[in-house]
Amino acid sequence: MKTRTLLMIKPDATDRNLIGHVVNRLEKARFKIVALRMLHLAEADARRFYAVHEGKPFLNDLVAFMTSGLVVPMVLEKENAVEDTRALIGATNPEKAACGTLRWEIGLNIEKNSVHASDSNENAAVEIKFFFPDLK
Ligand code: 3AN
Repeated sequence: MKTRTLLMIKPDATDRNLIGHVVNRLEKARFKIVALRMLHLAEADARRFYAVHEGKPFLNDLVAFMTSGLVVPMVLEKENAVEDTRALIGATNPEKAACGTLRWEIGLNIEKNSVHASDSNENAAVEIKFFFPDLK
């Protein structure tokens, strides 16, 4: 069964003109992009998006980074979309990400790791609604 997930290109990647590169890798891996936007996150929205990290020492820096430039959230559709997207992007820390993964390839550090992707079907549903409330 096809499922959906939310992937977001982060400011470090949009800033380095890597939107097309990420989209190309996703399309070559047979993900269907069913919705896509480009926007500048407001601080309150970034805090709401990362509410699960409330209280973590890195939250303020993460919010500052995520509001520092353009982000490109998109909805991906595929069999096993959540698992396959996580496999394609690699570990949170690019230094620990497997060879060939997106974060290994273009990630700069644990904060500026180029892309976000939902880590469960439940979170995917919440994150898709966050950016694409009208998507059917
Ligand atoms: P992932 O994005 O791999 O699901 P999460 O959800 O644990 O990772 O973390 C969300 C974001 O918070 C990461 N993409 C990263 O930018 C940032 N982050 C996570 N852990 C750290 C950390 N120890 N130091 C700085 N930033 C972090």
